[in-house]
Amino acid sequence: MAKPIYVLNGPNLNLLGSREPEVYGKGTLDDLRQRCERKAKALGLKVDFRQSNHEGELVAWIQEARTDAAGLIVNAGAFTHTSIAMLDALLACPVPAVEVHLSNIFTREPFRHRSYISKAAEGVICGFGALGYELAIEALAATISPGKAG
Ligand code: CA2
Repeated sequence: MAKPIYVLNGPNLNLLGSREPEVYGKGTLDDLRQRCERKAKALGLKVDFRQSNHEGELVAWIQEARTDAAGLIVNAGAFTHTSIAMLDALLACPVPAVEVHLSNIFTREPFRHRSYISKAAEGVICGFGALGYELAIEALAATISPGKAG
């Protein structure tokens, strides 16, 4: 059985669809999960889509990905801007990781301009809403099995 791509979502992303649609879009986290599953299926891949409000749980999932995942997509939410623990876990994780943000963090408050985890990412996609997750799946597909995706 081929390993899935872990799609890890950080704090407050469970609230998607309930507030700030002008920043994060109208869709819910479940809509995002379904979109990722559809995109992965079209590329012959599987996703394991998760969300946690707890930094330690996200770190544990990144550690698990070392053996159980083919790749990682990480929207660390606000931990993006604070978490050396997630950076260290990602640096210790040999599978390719793409950092994703729904919003364009560089057009927002200055404290959102710095990401601790980018250093451990193959690439960063931000500002395209839910589409960014699909683009990240494509990027990982091309990295994991070149020839399967653009
Ligand atoms: O743009 C992104 O994806 C972020 O990672 C989202 C985080 C934010 O702290 C980052 O700077 C950028 C926040 C996620 C909170 O999502 C909510 C969604 C709806 C209602 C309230 C919060």
